[in-house]
Amino acid sequence: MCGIVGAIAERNITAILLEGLKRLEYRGYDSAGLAVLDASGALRRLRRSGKVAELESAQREAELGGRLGIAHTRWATHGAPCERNAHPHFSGDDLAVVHNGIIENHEALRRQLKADGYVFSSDTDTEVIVHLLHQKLDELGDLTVALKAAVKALHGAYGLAVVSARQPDRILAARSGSPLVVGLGLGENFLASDQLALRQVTDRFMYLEEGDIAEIRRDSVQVWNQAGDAVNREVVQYHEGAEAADKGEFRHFMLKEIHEQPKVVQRTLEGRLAQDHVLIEAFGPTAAELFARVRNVQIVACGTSYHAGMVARYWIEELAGIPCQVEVASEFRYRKVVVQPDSLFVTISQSGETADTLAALRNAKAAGYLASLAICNVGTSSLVRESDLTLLTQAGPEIGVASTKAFTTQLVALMLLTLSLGRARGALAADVERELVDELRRLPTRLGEALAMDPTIEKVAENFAEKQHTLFLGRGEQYPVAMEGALKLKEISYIHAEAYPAGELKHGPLALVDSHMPVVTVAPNNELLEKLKSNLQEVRARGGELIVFADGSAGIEDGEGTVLVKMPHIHDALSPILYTVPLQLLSYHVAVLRGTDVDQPRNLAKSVTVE
Ligand code: HGA
Repeated sequence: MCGIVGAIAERNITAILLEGLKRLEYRGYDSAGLAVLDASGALRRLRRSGKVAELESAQREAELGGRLGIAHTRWATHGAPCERNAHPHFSGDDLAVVHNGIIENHEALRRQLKADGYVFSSDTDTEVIVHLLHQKLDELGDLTVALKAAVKALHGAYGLAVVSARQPDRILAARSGSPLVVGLGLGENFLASDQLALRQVTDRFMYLEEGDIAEIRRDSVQVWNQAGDAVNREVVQYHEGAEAADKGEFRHFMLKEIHEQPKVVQRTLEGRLAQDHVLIEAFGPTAAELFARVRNVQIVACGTSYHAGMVARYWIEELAGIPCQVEVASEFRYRKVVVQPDSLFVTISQSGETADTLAALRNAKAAGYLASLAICNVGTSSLVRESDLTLLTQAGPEIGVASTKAFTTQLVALMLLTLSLGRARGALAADVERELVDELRRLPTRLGEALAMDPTIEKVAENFAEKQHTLFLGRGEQYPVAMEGALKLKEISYIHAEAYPAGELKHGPLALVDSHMPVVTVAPNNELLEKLKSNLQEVRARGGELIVFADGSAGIEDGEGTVLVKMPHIHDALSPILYTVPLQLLSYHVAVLRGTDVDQPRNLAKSVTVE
């Protein structure tokens, strides 16, 4: 979603701001802008709707430069995506604010500020912040003191960066519900909503916590906590390879990330497996004792992560013998939930900043769950910091908006959870655990075999180039895999795709089936295969075109109206992870054939930090 970058230095910082914004482009946005204090001491602003590249050429044309500035990529929540609503927002000509998040009481504040004589030039909720701050600055005289006072009136979520020509020695930051990180340089300092934006200039970071206000000067950083006390926040040195923002040999980040799956699955397993069992301590020092008490599991997540949770429900009930419920976070958070005794609350999120999931976690804290566990790809995220236990996926930064490697690593993490719960509860036989641990070790190789099918799948994709609708079918734990396959296809190719449990076909969706409706099916050779084959006959009898991903031993024949894609053999329990890969590749190739923006599909954003 939106991104913030700020810099204060002895050198011209516009290139740093623009590069930072580019590194955040993958999150999705609709407009971009920056404000820089120029050599004459005036605060100058440039905004463009559309891409950062347009802002960059405007900046070159305007020859705008300076040593202090803030910049933003916006994903509209209040007011249309257009230049007038793009950030930074100004009050007068000497105060600028960029904002990630939502101010819920913006209407009341706007009325009050208008009555006080402020004139609004945008439809955003953000603009109330800058006028409110201006009012406080006039009243109190100091920018830092004014910001501390202003945020007290704000309800909602914000990550803020502020600069003023009146006090050009600082950038101010405030965090409540939206992440911010200070980047530390030598005689220069930076601010961003994600450290990825600043990796070009530093590898030392200070993460702001909920309620923090920071005053960032060229040679010092001062932080105050929610209570107003001066605090020291830990400085972290970032070590991970700078592999994220480069597509390498691949045409799109999504394709690169699909191909990274053997490696990142391997990484996610590292340090977590003993010879024949999963190391429960990987979930945290208290995990063994807590897991032994778990009698129910409640999983909450959104989008692709929700599908990972759906797969885990089959696993947890079958292998750990524990009842498991899965719900989308935006529903769960507003529902009166009956909490069963000794329930483990599990959240799944790539970014760990997903607003609905985070809110669900916060509600759950008061609801009497035994403990909370986050399965997340970002170790420094709010979700991780606010959960009792964590298992980090090691997918590395995911740039493509459509999630791929984050999903498969989530599934691996959830399998580790299943096995840990099963053992802690005494429900999992040692030989079953050993077998699955061995299979997990072989999984990266199997994933490599699935990736080698790419040329075949590229050909299969041609069947979809002209189609408007598709069905995805699966049974058992392959049903959520079908759901994820359908989601991927709609996200990046804009083809309408729906997933059904194969047994449901005859209860309605069969009416849609004709020769214009390809039906994609994931069919490993398990105990549901014979039932699935009957469902496929139902489709063929109506002239439907079948694309079947099946184990070579499944006995499904390639032929008239049926395209068979033979999959490598895999243990049943791990088949959801393997069968996801060809569906990702299928969506990718269909999208390429249709010429869509694969990495940044329309209307979507990465890391959905608003409700
Ligand atoms: N509410 C502000 C910022 C939006 C945002 O944080 N998006 O992720 C606006 O609409 O401009």
